[in-house]
Amino acid sequence: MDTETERKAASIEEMREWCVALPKVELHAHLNGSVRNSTLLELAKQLGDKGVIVFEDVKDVIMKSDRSLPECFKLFDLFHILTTDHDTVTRVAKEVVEDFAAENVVYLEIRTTPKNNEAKGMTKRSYMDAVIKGLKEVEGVDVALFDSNFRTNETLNSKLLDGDAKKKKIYVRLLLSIDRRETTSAAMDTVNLAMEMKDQGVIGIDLSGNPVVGEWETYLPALQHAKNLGIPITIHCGEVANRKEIQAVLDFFPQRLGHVCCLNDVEWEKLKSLMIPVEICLTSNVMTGGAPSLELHHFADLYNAKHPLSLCTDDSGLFSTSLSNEYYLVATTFGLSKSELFQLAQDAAQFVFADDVVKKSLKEVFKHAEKRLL
Ligand code: 6MZ
Repeated sequence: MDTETERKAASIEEMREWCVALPKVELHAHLNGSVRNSTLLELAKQLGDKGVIVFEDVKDVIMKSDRSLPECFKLFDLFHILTTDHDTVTRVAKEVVEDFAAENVVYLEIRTTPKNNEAKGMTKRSYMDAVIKGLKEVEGVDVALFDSNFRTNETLNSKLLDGDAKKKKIYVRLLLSIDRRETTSAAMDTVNLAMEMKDQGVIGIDLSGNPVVGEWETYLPALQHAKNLGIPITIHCGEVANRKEIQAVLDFFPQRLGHVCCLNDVEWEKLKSLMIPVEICLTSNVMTGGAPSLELHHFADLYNAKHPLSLCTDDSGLFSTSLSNEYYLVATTFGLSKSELFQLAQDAAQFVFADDVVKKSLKEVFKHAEKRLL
């Protein structure tokens, strides 16, 4: 390697490390899309040995790196075969939090679709209990799941502030997803479950699933019910160019939106005037064709317009990315400086669904980190 090449390699490495060290807020991560490949392979092997699936076929699908949007949803059906029993749900929830914490994510909203599965004796409630069990089993990191932990536990708070602390700390909150395949009544059950579990770290509702499936009118009663109950809502918007639905979603005025890929000029202006914070998923959008390339991603337009936004992974396992990598991609694609990246990470803390106590604590985290990182 010549000196110039060495210098470039060193600066890439330094930037990557800096993006890992940056405290980050993750607002759009699907539990079953964030499972490690190694875990999926292990689970597939077990089911292969039992003759439930053909391991070699599944292995190739898991290891494939480029995925179209329709392929993603086929894959989720496969992932759900692999992960949907209580012990596995607990395991993946634990691992996903550990992985985000390893990336210095200090606040994580995980979204997941509560599932009824009679064959496994699973109800939406028992699925969520299994998720929460996993969060409590996380090792090597202090997981702050309930607000009351923070009001009373000063020691934990100081750990989050101290970049050199031996044990990291991460705030974890849960969003319950309504899958677009669900009926109105099933969607309503999910909203009622969110209400029932609001003291256990569940703080919001998400609408997701295959964007070419289902009708807005089916979920609207449940979303309206959530709104009436005061539960914050985030909606996947414009993953495909469904004009009628994009309009309806903007009119519904949720607290946050995910993706916003296929908006036309009028919808785009409306989004900007409404100032609804957007969860930006760069790698996911490029891989699934929602954005033509990283360079042409709509992040640039929203960022330049000072629109509220946060960088997110969507499905870190499925798309082989991490939140640190998403920040790195923004730095290298759009030329943001370290202080601009820091500001972006810090601003995301304003859009969390958690209460003001948590927001205040996150402010402190960033204040502390600024001294170390800038
Ligand atoms: C829409 C998505 C998604 O809920 O089983 N999901 N929905 N667009 C996306 N972009 C690629 N990525 C994930 O996690 C998997 C579920 O999250 C939703 C789908 O409904 C998928 O089945 P959980 O934990």
